[in-house]
Amino acid sequence: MKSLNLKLLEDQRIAQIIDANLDRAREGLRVLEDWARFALGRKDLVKTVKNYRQILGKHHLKVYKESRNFVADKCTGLGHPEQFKRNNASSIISSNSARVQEALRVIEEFSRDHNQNLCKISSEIRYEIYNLEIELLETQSNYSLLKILNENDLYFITIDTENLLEKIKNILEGGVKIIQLRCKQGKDSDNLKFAIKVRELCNNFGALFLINDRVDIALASKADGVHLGQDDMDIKSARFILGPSKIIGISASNESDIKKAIQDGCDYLGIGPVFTTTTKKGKIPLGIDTLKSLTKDITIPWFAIGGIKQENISQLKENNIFKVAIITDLINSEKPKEKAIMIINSLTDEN
Ligand code: TZP
Ligand code: MG
Repeated sequence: MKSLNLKLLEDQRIAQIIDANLDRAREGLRVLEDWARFALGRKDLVKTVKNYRQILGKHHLKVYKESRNFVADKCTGLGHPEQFKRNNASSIISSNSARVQEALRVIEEFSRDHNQNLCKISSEIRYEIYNLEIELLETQSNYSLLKILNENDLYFITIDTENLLEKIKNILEGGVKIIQLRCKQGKDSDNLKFAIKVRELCNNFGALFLINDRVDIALASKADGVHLGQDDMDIKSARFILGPSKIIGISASNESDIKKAIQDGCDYLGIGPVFTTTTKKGKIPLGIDTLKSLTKDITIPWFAIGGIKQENISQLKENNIFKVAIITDLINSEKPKEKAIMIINSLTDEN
C-alpha cells in the first residue's frame, strides 16, 4: 500500500477533521514555543518545537485545507469553564501540551488509512510532547525560584546555634525570602530532620530554602537547591543529581572560579568575604574595590558575603552593591525579626 493514497480520502469530513487538528496542534505548539523563547530563553527547546511545527506544516496538504467548511461546524464557540482557570504559566503549558497531544491523536486516527507518513509523525511527535511538557514545567518551576533570587536582596545563612528554628522563624517574619541551612556538625539523620522542619517553615513564608554543601540532604528534605563551596561536589554532578528545576549556588572569590561556575550553569553566586568575618576565620577580605571589579560583568544574581552588618550596608550601596548574604548580624541579634526588617529597609531605601 502507498503511504499517501488520496483516493482513500473520499470522505471530506475526514479531511476537514485533519485540517482542524493540524491547525490546533500547530497553534498549541506555538504557545509552547513562545514560552520556551520569551520566558525561558531556551534555544534548544525553541528549535525542537519549531521543527515540529514545520513538519506538521509540510503535511498540511492542499486537500485538507480545501475541505475547510465542507460541512459547517455547528459547534464553534463552545467554551469550557476550565479554560478560564488557566491563569498561570504552569496551567497554560499543561493545557496547551494536552491540546497538542489530543490534536495529534485525532490526526493519527483519521490519517491511518490514507496517509501513513502523517499518521506516523503525529504519533512520534505526540510522544515527544509528553517529555517536552515535563521539561517546560520543570524549567518553569526553576523560573519561579530564580524570581525569588532576583527580587530579594537579603539572604540569610544559619550557623549551629541554640533556638535556631525559632530564630529562622523570626527572620522569615521579618521578610527574608532566602534561607540557607548550613549544618557543619551533628548527625546526618538529625540534620535531615531539622532540614525538613525548616523546609516547612520556608513553605509557610513563600521563601526559598537552600542546603549548604549536601546535595543528598537537599533532595531528601525537598529543599529548593544547594549552596556549594569550591571543595564540594562540582556543579555538573550536582545538576545531574538534582535536575534542572533546582537552584545551585556557588561560593567564589576569584575571577577564574566565578567564570567557571557561570559556565557550568550555577544559578547564583556568593562572593566574598568582602569584609573581615569571624565566621570564616583566616579568610582575607576582598574589599569593595576587588569585589566590584570581580563582579562587573556578572549577569546572574550574586550576593556579597562576609562581615556584612546593618552599619556597612550604606557603604556597599554607595558602590552599587545591593544584594547581601548575612550570618552573624542576624543570628546574634537580640531581635532577629526587627533586625531583618531594618536590614531589608536599608537595602531598599533610596539613601
Ligand atoms: N562565605 C564567605 S564569608 C562567609 C561565608 C559563609 C561567612 C559570612 O558570615 P558573616 O557572619 O555574615 O560574616
Ligand atoms: Mg561547602
